[in-house]
Amino acid sequence: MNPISRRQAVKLGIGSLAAMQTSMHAEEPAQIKPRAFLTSADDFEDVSRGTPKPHSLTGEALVKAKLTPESWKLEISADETTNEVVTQKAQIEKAVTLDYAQLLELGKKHRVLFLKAMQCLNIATPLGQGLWEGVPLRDLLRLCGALSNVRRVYFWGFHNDDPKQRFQSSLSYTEVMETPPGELPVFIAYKLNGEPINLERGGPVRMVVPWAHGFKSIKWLQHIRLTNDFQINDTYAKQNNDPDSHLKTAAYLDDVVVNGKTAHIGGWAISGLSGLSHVETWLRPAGHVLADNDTEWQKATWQPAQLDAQPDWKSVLPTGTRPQDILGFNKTTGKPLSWPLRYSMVGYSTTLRDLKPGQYEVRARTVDLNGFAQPEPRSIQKSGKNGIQLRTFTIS
Ligand SMILES: Nc1nc2c(c(=O)[nH]1)N[C@H]1C(S)=C(S)[C@@H](COP(=O)(O)O)O[C@H]1N2
Ligand SMILES: [Mo]
Repeated sequence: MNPISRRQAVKLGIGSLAAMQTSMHAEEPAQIKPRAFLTSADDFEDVSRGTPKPHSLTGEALVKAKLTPESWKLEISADETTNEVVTQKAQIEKAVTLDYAQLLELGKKHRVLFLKAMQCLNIATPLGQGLWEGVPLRDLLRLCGALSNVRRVYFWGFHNDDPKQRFQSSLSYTEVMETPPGELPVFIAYKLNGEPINLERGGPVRMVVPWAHGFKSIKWLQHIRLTNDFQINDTYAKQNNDPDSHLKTAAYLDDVVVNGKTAHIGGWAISGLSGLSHVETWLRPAGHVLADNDTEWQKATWQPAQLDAQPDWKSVLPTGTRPQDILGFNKTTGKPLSWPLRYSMVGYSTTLRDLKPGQYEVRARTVDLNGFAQPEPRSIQKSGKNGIQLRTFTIS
């Protein structure tokens, strides 16, 4: 039987993936399914709003929406509004309109390639991992010439030409223009996994903010406003989310695969802003529900799990992509400067053997490079879902 992704399961109308996986495991040798390092564009989980969803448009409507490579346009202009708090207006030497061909042309000189896990601040399980290619936003803004009184950059995409549907995000001018050495710039992406970005993933052109949750990576990007309004006006902030959140270092569990007295545990771990040292798991005989302050947490014995080794880059990267061209890789050796890669996800697994019959709970957590175990250092779930996950299983 072919492995079926959750995404395909939804497409096939299979209600319960858990039920389906159980039946699959019955036929398969009990092993963890190999995880694909890159998620194919169609297999990403989709998190987009709008009625109709912009990616459902076709034909003339798509051209009218400027969502084909030929019709796409990006407009960069100044927001000159002033008010009691913002007393000076932002000004730019020239407003810029850019088409797709011009963006690709800029890409020849300035392109960056970056492996990034896409994760929604409000959904624990990562949505997918892609190789994104584009032009740093700082290089685009240079086309506007001299800027004055610009403190923030607002941006949004096509939303059915309906202001009420607009999904907007923003960054500080500094975050856009100055990238710490070795860190990743914000960029305007035109390729995913070596192909033009498909409509569902926000193509033809999408913002990618390497360190952030998905809501900063605006799809169907068409407008950039340079403003002196320093306030964060991300649409997502209105829904009680932390608009300045960064990807959290955290482990997410797949379903447990049981074979006799052996249990295979595994999943994905994201290496967030604070980096990833290791993943560990805690096996507990099933018992009372653990409250956050239960004393059992202090007594828990966490055992190290194994992080997946680096993949064979030649075979996972799209044809023609050289690892040494990817940000975060050594330009000579083509090896990652650190492993796991920051803002990406890596598989982990562990095998628990010789288990006595009974019901068990297993939990997984990460420890970051500062020695903080998940969900610390910040356990506020509105800055990213990094609660410690739990799976239960039975050994009979
Ligand atoms: N234009 C637009 N961009 C958007 C959204 C949206 O609704 N409209 N959703 C955002 C959110 S909340 C997330 S988590 C990511 C998800 O990216 P994906 O759909 O490619 O997986 O897209 C972001 N970009
Ligand atoms: Mo999201």
